[in-house]
Amino acid sequence: APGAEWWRTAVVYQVYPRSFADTDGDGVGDLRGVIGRLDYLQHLGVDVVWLSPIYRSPQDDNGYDISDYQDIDPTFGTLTDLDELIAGLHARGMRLVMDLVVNHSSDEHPWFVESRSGKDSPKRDWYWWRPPRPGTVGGEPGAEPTNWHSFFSGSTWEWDEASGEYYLHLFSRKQPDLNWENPQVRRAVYDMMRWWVARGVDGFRMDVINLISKVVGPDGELSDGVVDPALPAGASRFADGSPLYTNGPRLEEFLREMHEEVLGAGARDGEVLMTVGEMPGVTLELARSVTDPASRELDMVFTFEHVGIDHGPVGKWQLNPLHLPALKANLATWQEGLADAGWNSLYWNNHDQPRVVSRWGDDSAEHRVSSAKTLGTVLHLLRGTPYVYQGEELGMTNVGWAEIDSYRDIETLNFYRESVSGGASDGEVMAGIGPVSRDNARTPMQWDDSPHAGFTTGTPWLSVNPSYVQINAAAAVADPDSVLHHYRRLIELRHTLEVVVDGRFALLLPEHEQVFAYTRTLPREGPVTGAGGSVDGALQPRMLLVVANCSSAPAEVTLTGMAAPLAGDLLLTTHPDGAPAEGELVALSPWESRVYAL
Ligand code: ISL
Repeated sequence: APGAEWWRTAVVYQVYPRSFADTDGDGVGDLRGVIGRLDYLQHLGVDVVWLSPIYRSPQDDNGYDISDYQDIDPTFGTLTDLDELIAGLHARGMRLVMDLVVNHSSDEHPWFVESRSGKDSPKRDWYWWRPPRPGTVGGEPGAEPTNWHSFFSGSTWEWDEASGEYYLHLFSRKQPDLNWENPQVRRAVYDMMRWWVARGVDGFRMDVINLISKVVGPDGELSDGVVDPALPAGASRFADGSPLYTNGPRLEEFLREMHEEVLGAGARDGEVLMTVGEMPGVTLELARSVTDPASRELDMVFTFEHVGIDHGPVGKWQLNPLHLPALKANLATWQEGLADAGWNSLYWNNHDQPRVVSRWGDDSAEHRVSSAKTLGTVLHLLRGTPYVYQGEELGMTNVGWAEIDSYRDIETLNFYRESVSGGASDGEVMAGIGPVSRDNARTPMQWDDSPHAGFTTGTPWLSVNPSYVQINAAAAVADPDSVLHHYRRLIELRHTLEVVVDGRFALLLPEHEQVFAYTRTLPREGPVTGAGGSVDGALQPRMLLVVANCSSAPAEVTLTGMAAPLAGDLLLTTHPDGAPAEGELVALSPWESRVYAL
Protein backbone atom coordinates (compact mmCIF):
# COMPACT_ATOMS: atom_id res chain seq x y z
CA ALA A 1 0.00 0.00 0.00
CA PRO A 2 1.38 3.45 -0.85
CA GLY A 3 0.62 4.63 2.70
CA ALA A 4 3.26 2.23 3.92
CA GLU A 5 5.95 4.09 2.00
CA TRP A 6 6.77 6.32 4.95
CA TRP A 7 9.90 7.70 3.27
CA ARG A 8 7.71 9.73 0.87
CA THR A 9 6.85 12.17 3.63
CA ALA A 10 10.17 11.94 5.43
CA VAL A 11 13.20 14.21 5.72
CA VAL A 12 16.58 12.53 6.19
CA TYR A 13 19.48 13.96 8.19
CA GLN A 14 22.97 12.69 7.38
CA VAL A 15 25.36 12.25 10.28
CA TYR A 16 29.08 11.96 9.45
CA PRO A 17 29.96 10.45 12.82
CA ARG A 18 33.68 11.24 12.73
CA SER A 19 32.83 14.97 12.65
CA PHE A 20 29.56 15.13 14.60
CA ALA A 21 30.22 14.97 18.35
CA ASP A 22 33.07 13.49 20.36
CA THR A 23 32.36 12.29 23.89
CA ASP A 24 35.63 10.58 24.85
CA GLY A 25 38.05 13.37 23.98
CA ASP A 26 40.03 11.50 21.31
CA GLY A 27 39.18 14.18 18.75
CA VAL A 28 36.99 11.85 16.66
CA GLY A 29 33.21 11.85 16.90
CA ASP A 30 31.49 8.72 18.22
CA LEU A 31 28.15 6.96 18.58
CA ARG A 32 27.63 8.28 22.11
CA GLY A 33 28.01 11.73 20.60
CA VAL A 34 25.13 11.00 18.24
CA ILE A 35 23.03 9.58 21.08
CA GLY A 36 23.64 12.78 23.03
CA ARG A 37 22.25 14.94 20.22
CA LEU A 38 19.02 13.11 19.45
CA ASP A 39 16.91 15.80 21.09
CA TYR A 40 18.53 18.37 18.80
CA LEU A 41 17.59 16.26 15.77
CA GLN A 42 14.07 15.78 17.05
CA HIS A 43 13.73 19.53 17.54
CA LEU A 44 14.80 20.05 13.93
CA GLY A 45 12.00 17.66 12.99
CA VAL A 46 13.84 15.14 10.80
CA ASP A 47 12.43 11.63 10.49
CA VAL A 48 15.48 9.59 9.57
CA VAL A 49 19.15 9.57 10.43
CA TRP A 50 21.53 8.25 7.77
CA LEU A 51 24.73 7.32 9.50
CA SER A 52 27.93 7.27 7.45
CA PRO A 53 29.98 4.10 8.10
CA ILE A 54 30.81 3.18 11.69
CA TYR A 55 31.92 -0.39 10.95
CA ARG A 56 35.37 -1.75 11.74
CA SER A 57 37.76 -0.10 9.35
CA PRO A 58 41.41 0.93 8.94
CA GLN A 59 39.92 4.38 8.10
CA ASP A 60 41.85 4.81 4.88
CA ASP A 61 38.75 6.52 3.44
CA ASN A 62 37.10 7.44 6.76
CA GLY A 63 35.19 4.19 7.12
CA TYR A 64 34.26 3.64 3.45
CA ASP A 65 36.84 0.85 3.63
CA ILE A 66 35.29 -1.83 5.84
CA SER A 67 37.19 -4.72 7.40
CA ASP A 68 34.25 -6.15 9.37
CA TYR A 69 30.69 -5.47 8.25
CA GLN A 70 29.20 -6.81 11.49
CA ASP A 71 31.08 -4.89 14.13
CA ILE A 72 31.60 -1.27 15.16
CA ASP A 73 34.98 0.38 14.91
CA PRO A 74 36.34 1.04 18.42
CA THR A 75 36.87 4.68 17.39
CA PHE A 76 33.09 5.03 17.23
CA GLY A 77 31.99 2.73 20.06
CA THR A 78 30.40 -0.68 20.37
CA LEU A 79 27.43 -2.66 19.13
CA THR A 80 25.76 -1.88 22.45
CA ASP A 81 26.08 1.84 21.68
CA LEU A 82 24.53 1.24 18.29
CA ASP A 83 21.61 -0.67 19.85
CA GLU A 84 21.11 2.26 22.20
CA LEU A 85 21.15 4.68 19.27
CA ILE A 86 18.50 2.64 17.44
CA ALA A 87 16.35 2.51 20.58
CA GLY A 88 16.78 6.25 21.17
CA LEU A 89 15.74 7.05 17.62
CA HIS A 90 12.77 4.69 17.65
CA ALA A 91 11.60 6.08 21.01
CA ARG A 92 11.46 9.51 19.35
CA GLY A 93 9.62 8.25 16.28
CA MET A 94 12.74 8.46 14.11
CA ARG A 95 14.48 5.80 12.05
CA LEU A 96 18.02 4.74 11.24
CA VAL A 97 19.45 4.19 7.78
CA MET A 98 22.91 2.61 7.63
CA ASP A 99 25.56 3.11 4.98
CA LEU A 100 26.12 -0.06 2.98
CA VAL A 101 29.51 -0.14 1.28
CA VAL A 102 29.64 -3.30 -0.80
CA ASN A 103 31.13 -2.29 -4.14
CA HIS A 104 34.39 -2.81 -2.29
CA SER A 105 35.70 -3.88 1.11
CA SER A 106 38.88 -2.97 2.92
CA ASP A 107 42.04 -4.82 1.88
CA GLU A 108 42.16 -5.81 5.56
CA HIS A 109 38.81 -7.60 5.43
CA PRO A 110 39.35 -11.34 6.04
CA TRP A 111 37.67 -12.02 2.69
CA PHE A 112 40.37 -10.08 0.88
CA VAL A 113 43.19 -11.37 3.06
CA GLU A 114 42.14 -14.88 2.08
CA SER A 115 41.60 -13.92 -1.56
CA ARG A 116 45.09 -12.45 -1.70
CA SER A 117 46.73 -15.50 -0.17
CA GLY A 118 47.25 -17.16 -3.57
CA LYS A 119 45.81 -17.95 -6.97
CA ASP A 120 44.24 -21.12 -5.57
CA SER A 121 42.49 -19.46 -2.66
CA PRO A 122 38.81 -20.48 -2.49
CA LYS A 123 38.04 -16.74 -2.22
CA ARG A 124 40.33 -15.71 -5.12
CA ASP A 125 37.28 -15.04 -7.28
CA TRP A 126 35.59 -12.84 -4.63
CA TYR A 127 37.63 -9.92 -5.99
CA TRP A 128 38.89 -8.89 -9.44
CA TRP A 129 42.34 -10.48 -10.01
CA ARG A 130 43.92 -10.19 -13.43
CA PRO A 131 47.38 -10.93 -14.91
CA PRO A 132 49.58 -8.17 -16.32
CA ARG A 133 48.82 -7.03 -19.86
CA PRO A 134 50.28 -9.59 -22.31
CA GLY A 135 53.93 -8.92 -23.11
CA THR A 136 54.54 -6.74 -20.04
CA VAL A 137 56.10 -7.26 -16.64
CA GLY A 138 53.78 -6.97 -13.64
CA GLY A 139 54.36 -3.89 -11.53
CA GLU A 140 55.88 -1.82 -14.33
CA PRO A 141 54.08 1.23 -15.73
CA GLY A 142 51.79 0.12 -18.55
CA ALA A 143 51.41 -3.44 -17.31
CA GLU A 144 48.07 -2.72 -15.64
CA PRO A 145 45.29 -4.96 -17.04
CA THR A 146 43.29 -1.89 -18.15
CA ASN A 147 44.07 1.83 -18.44
CA TRP A 148 41.36 2.96 -15.99
CA HIS A 149 41.98 6.02 -13.83
CA SER A 150 41.04 5.59 -10.18
CA PHE A 151 38.54 7.97 -8.54
CA PHE A 152 41.36 8.67 -6.11
CA SER A 153 44.13 9.21 -8.72
CA GLY A 154 46.55 6.78 -10.35
CA SER A 155 45.62 3.38 -11.72
CA THR A 156 42.65 1.29 -10.57
CA TRP A 157 45.03 -1.69 -10.42
CA GLU A 158 47.43 -2.66 -7.64
CA TRP A 159 50.19 -5.15 -8.32
CA ASP A 160 50.40 -7.98 -5.78
CA GLU A 161 53.93 -9.33 -6.07
CA ALA A 162 53.33 -12.32 -3.79
CA SER A 163 50.49 -13.84 -5.80
CA GLY A 164 51.66 -12.48 -9.15
CA GLU A 165 48.49 -10.66 -10.24
CA TYR A 166 46.81 -7.26 -10.08
CA TYR A 167 43.63 -6.52 -8.15
CA LEU A 168 41.05 -3.92 -9.07
CA HIS A 169 40.27 -0.92 -6.85
CA LEU A 170 38.11 1.82 -8.37
CA PHE A 171 38.85 3.89 -5.24
CA SER A 172 41.95 3.63 -3.02
CA ARG A 173 44.30 0.65 -3.13
CA LYS A 174 42.91 -0.21 0.30
CA GLN A 175 39.41 -0.56 -1.22
CA PRO A 176 39.50 -3.65 -3.48
CA ASP A 177 36.33 -4.13 -5.56
CA LEU A 178 34.19 -7.13 -4.69
CA ASN A 179 33.27 -9.41 -7.59
CA TRP A 180 29.48 -9.36 -7.75
CA GLU A 181 29.55 -11.88 -10.60
CA ASN A 182 30.28 -14.47 -7.91
CA PRO A 183 27.03 -15.68 -6.29
CA GLN A 184 28.86 -16.45 -3.02
CA VAL A 185 29.76 -12.77 -2.69
CA ARG A 186 26.16 -11.73 -3.19
CA ARG A 187 24.93 -14.30 -0.67
CA ALA A 188 27.43 -13.06 1.93
CA VAL A 189 26.27 -9.47 1.40
CA TYR A 190 22.57 -10.39 1.72
CA ASP A 191 23.23 -12.40 4.89
CA MET A 192 25.01 -9.41 6.39
CA MET A 193 22.16 -7.07 5.43
CA ARG A 194 19.56 -9.38 7.00
CA TRP A 195 21.60 -9.38 10.21
CA TRP A 196 21.37 -5.57 10.38
CA VAL A 197 17.68 -5.55 9.58
CA ALA A 198 17.08 -8.03 12.41
CA ARG A 199 19.07 -5.73 14.68
CA GLY A 200 16.59 -2.93 13.98
CA VAL A 201 17.95 -0.74 11.21
CA ASP A 202 15.31 0.78 8.95
CA GLY A 203 17.11 0.95 5.65
CA PHE A 204 20.30 1.39 3.69
CA ARG A 205 22.11 4.08 1.77
CA MET A 206 24.10 2.10 -0.76
CA ASP A 207 27.52 3.45 -1.60
CA VAL A 208 28.32 3.62 -5.36
CA ILE A 209 25.85 0.82 -5.91
CA ASN A 210 25.73 1.40 -9.68
CA LEU A 211 29.38 0.36 -9.97
CA ILE A 212 28.84 -3.24 -8.84
CA SER A 213 28.27 -4.67 -12.33
CA LYS A 214 31.31 -4.47 -14.60
CA VAL A 215 31.35 -5.03 -18.36
CA VAL A 216 32.94 -8.46 -18.70
CA GLY A 217 33.92 -10.05 -22.01
CA PRO A 218 33.16 -13.69 -22.89
CA ASP A 219 36.46 -14.83 -21.38
CA GLY A 220 36.17 -12.66 -18.30
CA GLU A 221 38.21 -9.86 -19.81
CA LEU A 222 37.86 -6.20 -18.82
CA SER A 223 38.66 -3.66 -21.52
CA ASP A 224 40.39 -0.30 -21.86
CA GLY A 225 38.65 3.05 -21.56
CA VAL A 226 38.82 5.50 -24.43
CA VAL A 227 41.43 8.23 -23.98
CA ASP A 228 39.78 11.67 -24.14
CA PRO A 229 41.31 13.39 -27.21
CA ALA A 230 40.54 16.80 -25.65
CA LEU A 231 43.01 16.20 -22.84
CA PRO A 232 46.54 17.56 -23.31
CA ALA A 233 48.97 14.84 -24.40
CA GLY A 234 50.77 13.27 -21.46
CA ALA A 235 48.24 14.67 -18.97
CA SER A 236 47.82 11.20 -17.54
CA ARG A 237 48.50 7.77 -18.91
CA PHE A 238 45.14 6.68 -17.52
CA ALA A 239 41.73 6.98 -19.18
CA ASP A 240 38.15 7.26 -18.04
CA GLY A 241 37.01 3.66 -17.63
CA SER A 242 33.63 4.58 -16.21
CA PRO A 243 31.52 3.31 -19.15
CA LEU A 244 33.00 -0.11 -18.40
CA TYR A 245 31.89 -0.25 -14.77
CA THR A 246 29.02 2.25 -14.38
CA ASN A 247 25.34 1.21 -14.76
CA GLY A 248 26.64 -2.18 -15.88
CA PRO A 249 24.68 -4.93 -17.64
CA ARG A 250 23.68 -6.89 -14.52
CA LEU A 251 23.01 -3.97 -12.18
CA GLU A 252 19.22 -4.20 -12.14
CA GLU A 253 19.33 -7.99 -11.91
CA PHE A 254 21.52 -7.71 -8.78
CA LEU A 255 19.27 -5.05 -7.27
CA ARG A 256 16.16 -7.15 -7.85
CA GLU A 257 17.85 -10.13 -6.29
CA MET A 258 18.86 -8.05 -3.26
CA HIS A 259 15.32 -6.75 -2.93
CA GLU A 260 13.90 -10.25 -3.03
CA GLU A 261 16.46 -11.63 -0.59
CA VAL A 262 16.53 -8.79 1.93
CA LEU A 263 14.26 -5.82 1.37
CA GLY A 264 10.88 -7.17 0.35
CA ALA A 265 7.81 -6.58 2.52
CA GLY A 266 8.05 -8.51 5.72
CA ALA A 267 11.80 -8.10 6.01
CA ARG A 268 11.17 -7.42 9.70
CA ASP A 269 7.61 -8.00 10.92
CA GLY A 270 6.15 -6.28 7.85
CA GLU A 271 8.17 -3.08 8.39
CA VAL A 272 8.91 -1.18 5.20
CA LEU A 273 12.60 -0.43 4.77
CA MET A 274 13.99 2.59 2.96
CA THR A 275 16.69 2.29 0.32
CA VAL A 276 18.65 4.93 -1.52
CA GLY A 277 21.36 4.04 -4.00
CA GLU A 278 24.27 6.39 -4.53
CA MET A 279 24.70 6.40 -8.32
CA PRO A 280 27.30 8.68 -9.87
CA GLY A 281 26.66 8.66 -13.62
CA VAL A 282 23.11 7.30 -13.37
CA THR A 283 20.86 8.32 -16.26
CA LEU A 284 17.31 9.54 -15.80
CA GLU A 285 16.01 6.50 -17.66
CA LEU A 286 17.87 4.09 -15.39
CA ALA A 287 16.83 6.00 -12.28
CA ARG A 288 13.21 5.78 -13.33
CA SER A 289 13.46 2.08 -13.87
CA VAL A 290 15.32 1.43 -10.61
CA THR A 291 12.94 3.53 -8.47
CA ASP A 292 9.68 2.50 -10.10
CA PRO A 293 8.04 0.49 -7.29
CA ALA A 294 6.95 -2.07 -9.88
CA SER A 295 10.62 -2.92 -10.51
CA ARG A 296 11.17 -3.94 -6.88
CA GLU A 297 14.74 -2.59 -6.79
CA LEU A 298 15.36 0.64 -4.80
CA ASP A 299 13.17 3.44 -3.41
CA MET A 300 15.33 6.29 -4.70
CA VAL A 301 18.80 7.10 -5.99
CA PHE A 302 21.25 9.96 -5.61
CA THR A 303 21.93 11.50 -8.99
CA PHE A 304 25.07 13.62 -9.48
CA GLU A 305 23.98 15.65 -12.48
CA HIS A 306 22.97 18.76 -10.54
CA VAL A 307 26.09 18.76 -8.35
CA GLY A 308 28.22 18.36 -11.47
CA ILE A 309 26.61 21.32 -13.23
CA ASP A 310 29.46 23.72 -12.35
CA HIS A 311 32.31 21.28 -13.03
CA GLY A 312 34.89 22.50 -15.52
CA PRO A 313 36.31 20.52 -18.47
CA VAL A 314 38.67 18.55 -16.22
CA GLY A 315 36.01 17.87 -13.63
CA LYS A 316 35.41 18.72 -10.02
CA TRP A 317 38.80 20.35 -9.34
CA GLN A 318 37.96 23.23 -11.59
CA LEU A 319 34.62 24.70 -10.54
CA ASN A 320 32.90 27.28 -12.72
CA PRO A 321 30.49 29.90 -11.40
CA LEU A 322 26.95 28.56 -11.34
CA HIS A 323 24.73 29.31 -14.32
CA LEU A 324 21.31 29.22 -12.64
CA PRO A 325 19.26 28.36 -15.77
CA ALA A 326 21.33 25.19 -16.20
CA LEU A 327 20.71 24.10 -12.61
CA LYS A 328 16.99 24.81 -12.87
CA ALA A 329 16.73 22.93 -16.16
CA ASN A 330 18.45 19.91 -14.68
CA LEU A 331 16.33 19.78 -11.53
CA ALA A 332 13.20 20.27 -13.67
CA THR A 333 14.18 17.39 -15.93
CA TRP A 334 14.44 15.08 -12.93
CA GLN A 335 11.22 16.41 -11.36
CA GLU A 336 9.33 15.78 -14.60
CA GLY A 337 11.13 12.56 -15.44
CA LEU A 338 10.17 10.90 -12.17
CA ALA A 339 6.71 12.46 -11.85
CA ASP A 340 4.70 9.39 -12.80
CA ALA A 341 7.04 6.55 -11.91
CA GLY A 342 9.91 6.52 -9.47
CA TRP A 343 10.93 9.00 -6.80
CA ASN A 344 13.59 11.67 -6.37
CA SER A 345 16.06 12.25 -3.60
CA LEU A 346 16.80 15.94 -3.02
CA TYR A 347 20.18 17.16 -1.82
CA TRP A 348 22.72 19.96 -2.03
CA ASN A 349 25.23 18.56 0.42
CA ASN A 350 26.77 15.41 1.79
CA HIS A 351 30.20 14.43 3.11
CA ASP A 352 31.68 14.57 -0.42
CA GLN A 353 30.38 17.95 -1.57
CA PRO A 354 31.49 21.49 -0.73
CA ARG A 355 29.12 23.51 1.46
CA VAL A 356 26.27 24.81 -0.68
CA VAL A 357 26.10 28.26 0.94
CA SER A 358 29.71 28.84 -0.16
CA ARG A 359 29.31 27.12 -3.52
CA TRP A 360 26.01 28.50 -4.84
CA GLY A 361 24.94 30.92 -2.12
CA ASP A 362 26.83 33.89 -0.74
CA ASP A 363 28.72 33.23 2.48
CA SER A 364 29.53 36.89 3.16
CA ALA A 365 28.30 38.23 6.51
CA GLU A 366 25.59 40.17 4.68
CA HIS A 367 24.01 37.32 2.70
CA ARG A 368 24.97 34.04 4.37
CA VAL A 369 21.78 33.56 6.35
CA SER A 370 19.32 34.53 3.63
CA SER A 371 21.17 32.64 0.91
CA ALA A 372 21.28 29.49 3.05
CA LYS A 373 17.54 29.83 3.73
CA THR A 374 16.72 30.45 0.08
CA LEU A 375 18.74 27.49 -1.17
CA GLY A 376 17.01 25.36 1.47
CA THR A 377 13.63 26.61 0.32
CA VAL A 378 14.08 25.85 -3.37
CA LEU A 379 15.33 22.35 -2.59
CA HIS A 380 12.90 21.33 0.15
CA LEU A 381 9.75 22.27 -1.74
CA LEU A 382 10.58 20.05 -4.70
CA ARG A 383 8.96 16.62 -4.98
CA GLY A 384 11.08 13.86 -3.45
CA THR A 385 12.80 13.03 -0.17
CA PRO A 386 15.07 15.84 1.10
CA TYR A 387 18.42 15.16 2.76
CA VAL A 388 20.02 17.59 5.21
CA TYR A 389 23.75 17.13 5.76
CA GLN A 390 24.99 17.95 9.27
CA GLY A 391 25.67 21.67 9.65
CA GLU A 392 23.71 22.59 6.50
CA GLU A 393 20.86 23.61 8.82
CA LEU A 394 23.28 26.10 10.42
CA GLY A 395 24.46 27.51 7.10
CA MET A 396 27.97 26.13 7.73
CA THR A 397 30.51 27.37 5.18
CA ASN A 398 33.52 26.00 3.28
CA VAL A 399 36.82 26.19 5.12
CA GLY A 400 38.92 26.28 1.92
CA TRP A 401 42.36 26.10 3.52
CA ALA A 402 45.21 27.34 1.32
CA GLU A 403 47.76 24.81 2.62
CA ILE A 404 47.68 21.13 1.71
CA ASP A 405 48.88 20.21 5.22
CA SER A 406 45.52 21.18 6.67
CA TYR A 407 43.68 18.52 4.63
CA ARG A 408 43.07 14.87 5.57
CA ASP A 409 40.87 13.56 2.74
CA ILE A 410 42.53 10.83 0.67
CA GLU A 411 40.92 12.04 -2.57
CA THR A 412 42.32 15.54 -1.99
CA LEU A 413 45.78 14.37 -0.90
CA ASN A 414 46.16 11.94 -3.80
CA PHE A 415 45.01 14.56 -6.30
CA TYR A 416 47.50 17.04 -4.90
CA ARG A 417 50.37 14.55 -5.15
CA GLU A 418 49.45 13.45 -8.67
CA SER A 419 49.09 17.05 -9.92
CA VAL A 420 52.25 18.39 -8.35
CA SER A 421 54.30 15.44 -9.56
CA GLY A 422 52.80 16.05 -13.03
CA GLY A 423 54.31 19.55 -12.96
CA ALA A 424 51.50 21.78 -11.64
CA SER A 425 52.38 24.44 -9.08
CA ASP A 426 51.21 24.33 -5.48
CA GLY A 427 49.26 27.55 -5.99
CA GLU A 428 47.43 26.24 -9.04
CA VAL A 429 46.50 22.97 -7.38
CA MET A 430 45.38 24.59 -4.13
CA ALA A 431 43.20 27.03 -6.07
CA GLY A 432 41.33 23.98 -7.34
CA ILE A 433 41.22 22.18 -4.01
CA GLY A 434 40.05 25.03 -1.76
CA PRO A 435 36.51 25.46 -3.09
CA VAL A 436 35.73 21.76 -3.64
CA SER A 437 37.72 19.46 -1.34
CA ARG A 438 35.56 16.99 0.56
CA ASP A 439 37.11 18.27 3.78
CA ASN A 440 34.94 21.38 3.42
CA ALA A 441 32.04 19.17 4.45
CA ARG A 442 34.02 17.30 7.08
CA THR A 443 35.17 20.04 9.45
CA PRO A 444 33.64 19.33 12.86
CA MET A 445 30.02 20.19 13.58
CA GLN A 446 29.79 23.61 15.21
CA TRP A 447 27.80 23.21 18.41
CA ASP A 448 28.70 26.37 20.32
CA ASP A 449 31.36 29.07 20.64
CA SER A 450 33.52 27.21 23.16
CA PRO A 451 36.97 25.89 22.10
CA HIS A 452 36.80 23.52 19.09
CA ALA A 453 33.16 24.55 18.67
CA GLY A 454 32.06 22.22 21.47
CA PHE A 455 32.85 19.25 19.20
CA THR A 456 35.58 17.78 21.39
CA THR A 457 37.58 18.45 24.53
CA GLY A 458 40.63 16.99 22.78
CA THR A 459 42.33 17.87 19.51
CA PRO A 460 39.94 17.46 16.58
CA TRP A 461 41.09 15.07 13.82
CA LEU A 462 40.39 17.88 11.33
CA SER A 463 40.52 21.51 12.44
CA VAL A 464 37.27 23.31 13.10
CA ASN A 465 36.25 26.09 10.76
CA PRO A 466 37.09 29.39 12.53
CA SER A 467 33.57 30.57 11.62
CA TYR A 468 32.25 28.61 14.63
CA VAL A 469 32.39 31.73 16.80
CA GLN A 470 29.43 33.14 14.83
CA ILE A 471 27.98 30.03 13.22
CA ASN A 472 26.96 27.40 15.77
CA ALA A 473 23.95 25.39 16.87
CA ALA A 474 23.53 27.12 20.24
CA ALA A 475 23.31 30.53 18.57
CA ALA A 476 20.96 29.17 15.90
CA VAL A 477 18.58 27.59 18.41
CA ALA A 478 18.39 30.90 20.31
CA ASP A 479 17.72 33.02 17.22
CA PRO A 480 14.19 32.69 15.76
CA ASP A 481 15.47 34.09 12.44
CA SER A 482 18.27 31.55 12.05
CA VAL A 483 18.80 29.16 9.15
CA LEU A 484 17.97 26.36 11.61
CA HIS A 485 14.49 27.66 12.35
CA HIS A 486 13.88 28.17 8.64
CA TYR A 487 14.80 24.52 8.01
CA ARG A 488 12.43 23.50 10.83
CA ARG A 489 9.60 25.33 9.06
CA LEU A 490 10.45 23.74 5.71
CA ILE A 491 10.40 20.30 7.31
CA GLU A 492 7.11 21.09 9.00
CA LEU A 493 5.58 22.13 5.66
CA ARG A 494 6.45 18.73 4.21
CA HIS A 495 4.93 17.02 7.23
CA THR A 496 1.69 18.97 7.07
CA LEU A 497 0.96 19.78 3.42
CA GLU A 498 0.04 17.16 0.90
CA VAL A 499 0.95 19.51 -1.95
CA VAL A 500 4.59 19.49 -0.78
CA VAL A 501 4.65 15.72 -0.88
CA ASP A 502 2.63 15.03 -4.02
CA GLY A 503 2.01 18.21 -6.01
CA ARG A 504 3.06 18.19 -9.64
CA PHE A 505 6.08 20.37 -10.39
CA ALA A 506 6.16 23.09 -13.04
CA LEU A 507 9.13 25.39 -13.67
CA LEU A 508 8.48 29.10 -14.31
CA LEU A 509 10.87 31.56 -15.96
CA PRO A 510 13.37 28.88 -17.06
CA GLU A 511 15.76 31.42 -18.62
CA HIS A 512 15.85 33.88 -15.71
CA GLU A 513 19.43 34.15 -14.48
CA GLN A 514 18.62 35.21 -10.91
CA VAL A 515 15.23 33.84 -9.97
CA PHE A 516 14.23 30.24 -9.35
CA ALA A 517 10.43 30.04 -9.50
CA TYR A 518 8.14 27.03 -9.67
CA THR A 519 4.71 25.78 -8.74
CA ARG A 520 3.52 22.55 -7.18
CA THR A 521 -0.07 21.58 -7.89
CA LEU A 522 -2.49 18.88 -6.73
CA PRO A 523 -5.30 17.74 -9.02
CA ARG A 524 -8.48 19.83 -8.81
CA GLU A 525 -10.67 16.88 -7.86
CA GLY A 526 -10.68 14.69 -4.82
CA PRO A 527 -10.17 15.32 -1.12
CA VAL A 528 -6.96 16.84 0.13
CA THR A 529 -5.71 15.59 3.43
CA GLY A 530 -2.62 16.39 5.40
CA ALA A 531 0.53 14.57 4.47
CA GLY A 532 0.41 12.90 7.84
CA GLY A 533 -3.35 12.40 7.51
CA SER A 534 -3.88 14.54 10.59
CA VAL A 535 -4.47 18.03 9.26
CA ASP A 536 -7.87 19.60 8.58
CA GLY A 537 -8.49 19.22 4.83
CA ALA A 538 -9.88 22.77 4.66
CA LEU A 539 -6.45 24.17 5.49
CA GLN A 540 -4.76 22.31 2.70
CA PRO A 541 -3.66 24.40 -0.28
CA ARG A 542 -3.87 22.78 -3.72
CA MET A 543 -1.11 24.90 -5.11
CA LEU A 544 2.23 26.31 -3.96
CA LEU A 545 4.25 28.99 -5.65
CA VAL A 546 7.95 29.31 -4.81
CA VAL A 547 9.74 32.48 -5.95
CA ALA A 548 13.38 32.73 -4.96
CA ASN A 549 16.03 35.27 -5.81
CA CYS A 550 19.18 33.17 -5.99
CA SER A 551 21.52 36.13 -6.37
CA SER A 552 23.12 38.88 -4.31
CA ALA A 553 21.44 41.62 -6.36
CA PRO A 554 17.80 42.73 -6.29
CA ALA A 555 15.51 41.11 -8.86
CA GLU A 556 12.12 41.78 -10.34
CA VAL A 557 9.91 39.25 -12.08
CA THR A 558 6.51 39.20 -13.72
CA LEU A 559 4.72 35.95 -13.04
CA THR A 560 2.19 35.84 -15.83
CA GLY A 561 -1.16 34.44 -14.74
CA MET A 562 -0.10 34.34 -11.09
CA ALA A 563 -1.88 37.41 -9.73
CA ALA A 564 -4.31 35.25 -7.76
CA PRO A 565 -1.71 33.09 -5.97
CA LEU A 566 0.34 36.18 -5.24
CA ALA A 567 -2.61 37.69 -3.43
CA GLY A 568 -2.98 34.50 -1.41
CA ASP A 569 -1.26 33.39 1.77
CA LEU A 570 2.41 33.93 2.18
CA LEU A 571 3.36 30.67 3.90
CA LEU A 572 7.05 31.31 4.38
CA THR A 573 9.49 34.07 3.56
CA THR A 574 13.11 34.94 4.20
CA HIS A 575 12.23 38.66 4.40
CA PRO A 576 9.10 39.24 6.51
CA ASP A 577 9.13 42.96 5.61
CA GLY A 578 9.45 42.35 1.83
CA ALA A 579 7.41 44.50 -0.58
CA PRO A 580 4.03 42.87 -1.35
CA ALA A 581 3.48 41.69 -4.92
CA GLU A 582 1.77 44.20 -7.18
CA GLY A 583 -0.49 42.24 -9.46
CA GLU A 584 1.83 39.83 -11.23
CA LEU A 585 4.95 41.80 -10.39
CA VAL A 586 7.24 40.66 -7.58
CA ALA A 587 10.26 42.67 -6.46
CA LEU A 588 12.77 40.65 -4.45
CA SER A 589 15.69 41.71 -2.29
CA PRO A 590 18.99 39.84 -2.69
CA TRP A 591 18.42 36.18 -1.69
CA GLU A 592 14.79 36.81 -0.81
CA SER A 593 12.46 33.86 -1.29
CA ARG A 594 8.74 33.47 -0.76
CA VAL A 595 6.35 30.57 -0.66
CA TYR A 596 2.73 31.32 -1.50
CA ALA A 597 -0.23 29.02 -1.00
CA LEU A 598 -3.49 28.98 -2.88
O1 ISL B 1 33.59 12.56 -4.07
C1 ISL B 1 33.23 12.44 -5.19
C2 ISL B 1 33.02 13.56 -6.04
O2 ISL B 1 33.34 14.68 -5.39
C3 ISL B 1 32.88 11.19 -5.83
O3 ISL B 1 33.74 10.86 -6.85
C4 ISL B 1 32.79 10.08 -4.83
O4 ISL B 1 34.02 9.51 -4.62
C5 ISL B 1 31.82 9.09 -5.36
O5 ISL B 1 30.63 9.77 -5.43
C6 ISL B 1 31.64 7.90 -4.46
O6 ISL B 1 31.41 8.28 -3.15
C7 ISL B 1 31.20 7.29 -2.21
O7 ISL B 1 32.12 6.21 -2.30
C8 ISL B 1 33.48 6.52 -2.00
C9 ISL B 1 33.65 7.32 -0.72
O8 ISL B 1 34.94 7.84 -0.66
C10 ISL B 1 32.67 8.46 -0.64
O9 ISL B 1 32.80 9.13 0.59
C11 ISL B 1 31.31 7.88 -0.82
O10 ISL B 1 30.27 8.81 -0.64
C12 ISL B 1 34.17 5.20 -1.89
O11 ISL B 1 33.52 4.39 -0.97
